[in-house]
Amino acid sequence: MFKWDKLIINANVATMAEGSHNYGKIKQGAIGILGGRIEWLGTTAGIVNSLDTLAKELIDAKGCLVTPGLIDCHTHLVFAGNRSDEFEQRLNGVAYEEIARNGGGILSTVAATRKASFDELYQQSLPRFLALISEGVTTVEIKSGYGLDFENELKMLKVAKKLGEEHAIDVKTTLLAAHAIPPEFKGKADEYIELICTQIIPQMAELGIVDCVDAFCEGIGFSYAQTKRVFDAAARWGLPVKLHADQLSDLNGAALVAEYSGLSADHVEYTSLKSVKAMAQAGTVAVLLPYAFYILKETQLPPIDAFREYQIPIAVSTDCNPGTAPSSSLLTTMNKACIELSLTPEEALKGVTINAAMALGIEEEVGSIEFGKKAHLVLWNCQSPADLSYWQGMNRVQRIFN
Ligand code: DI6
Ligand code: FE
Repeated sequence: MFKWDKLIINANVATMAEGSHNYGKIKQGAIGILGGRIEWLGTTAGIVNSLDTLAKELIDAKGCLVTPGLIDCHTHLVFAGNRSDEFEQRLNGVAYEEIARNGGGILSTVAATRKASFDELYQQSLPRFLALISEGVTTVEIKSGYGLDFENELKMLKVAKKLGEEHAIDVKTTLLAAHAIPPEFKGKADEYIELICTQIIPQMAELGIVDCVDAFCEGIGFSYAQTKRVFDAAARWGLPVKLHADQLSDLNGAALVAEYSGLSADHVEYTSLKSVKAMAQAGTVAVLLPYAFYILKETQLPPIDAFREYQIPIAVSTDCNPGTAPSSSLLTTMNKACIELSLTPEEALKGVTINAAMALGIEEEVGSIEFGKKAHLVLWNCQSPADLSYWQGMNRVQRIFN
């Protein structure tokens, strides 16, 4: 009888264990996997038995890097349609307002998503999902938010679930019905919030199809008071919350989500020191979205030094969406986190592993290489973890374990 299903030896392991330093590195490391769990972790020299009798499969990493499977904790990757025409118009000098007046912007994605059948939506979302997982992503959060009514939000969430099931990838679903005001509620935002609170959240909760509730708290989205109503409804149904907070202006969104012990405050460019302190108190993760920062040519940096000072876990995610983050590459996002937002490569890797797990409330299961956790691992064609943030346009995945 073998002790393990798989044994990886001679690996440069970046465990990314919570609270560890220098990537929680183990040189010449070994990882024993049984039943999809990490059942042994140490150095290759620490294994005394004859190696080839220990596991059904022996994998010699030959000094290459092994990290936890990457986690993309904030995506809008399920949507229909394409907005490259808007990208082109903007770069030809057409104002955003004019594009929106002509039916562009977020509501054009809503129209396309509503029109698409379940299968069309699945087929259109699939390449984005496959691109993400080809880079070693083993857990993906996917939001609704382009349906904006019960039926179409549910269609999006079912597509998200199916993507995960068909590819053996952990998908966490987030209800973002409070993303924009649907056309039929134009000028009646409070009535739409009422629908979300009294019907959409309760029905989704009863179906058990959402893990979390999110909202877009912004001048062009929903107010502090409206967001609070959504969070109260989520709380009534026992659902955790997270928030698109303080992206374009400071509406005290990060403090609000902290007040509800929220999992994460995302974007956070305009977050105040007072809100940072509230996040620290509540254990709310700061999710940085460097792609949106870059595409919008934002100049206001998130209060990263304050996050560091108050030891707030910093996560990093693609924000994969057709408007402000046309990207399904978590590796290029890590590079952008380093260059645009001045994270260190170690912070960037923490941001897509253990801290991203915390942003989803699943840090007991995934996000680091530790005894008992799921054996979601990536073996890379490089030695140093810094290589992942450093070189662009090179997918160094050698093998994914999930
Ligand atoms: N923040 C954004 O920047 C977007 N959504 C959000 O919550 C934009 C999404 C889109 O333009 O489709
Ligand atoms: Fe987003």
